[in-house]
Amino acid sequence: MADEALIVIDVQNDFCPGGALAVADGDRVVPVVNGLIRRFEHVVLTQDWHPAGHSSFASSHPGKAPFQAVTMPYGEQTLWPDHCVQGTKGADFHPGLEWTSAELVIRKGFRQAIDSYSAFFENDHETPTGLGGYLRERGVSKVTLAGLATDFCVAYSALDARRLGFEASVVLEGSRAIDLGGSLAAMTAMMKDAGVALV
Ligand code: VGL
Ligand code: ZN
Repeated sequence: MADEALIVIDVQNDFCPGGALAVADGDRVVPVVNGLIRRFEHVVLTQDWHPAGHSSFASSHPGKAPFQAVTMPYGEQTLWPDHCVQGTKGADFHPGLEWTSAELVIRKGFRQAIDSYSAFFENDHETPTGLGGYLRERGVSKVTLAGLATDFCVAYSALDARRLGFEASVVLEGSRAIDLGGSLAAMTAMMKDAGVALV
């Protein structure tokens, strides 16, 4: 398993019940993800990490409400409630997450003008986070993903993993979806087409 890595996506307070962008049953992924963490030699975590007033927040766009979309220079962007602001409790990992064995934390969405759903690229699908190079240099060829949310950050990460030539699988029991306007079905179909194994 030295060539395999677990990528735990955004298991943070704001995506769990009571959080600013709560995913239904988001906290239920924690025991499943902890079980996965124990089994993998390489564990990477992502942490959604926005500056206050980030451009993905509806509150930064007068007249717009959360879950509406705007067109940004890099394409369409869904607007969200303020969430995962750098240094806040909402941005912390869920307190039950057994994250201490993780070898890398990739923070994403930290640039004011652009969001980043994927662990590999910002939402322009061009600017790398460095994770692809990191995994390749460490000899990883297969990634397993779980976390929040299935139809946004998990799916975009899995699709980009395939685009970069990694084998990719998503553990559905360890993931939960936002499901906005049919996004879960759409992203599930895209993942299947791209050769992501849904297990
Ligand atoms: C996410 C929306 C905004 C996610 C992050 O982790 O899926 N979704 N920021
Ligand atoms: Zn975010």
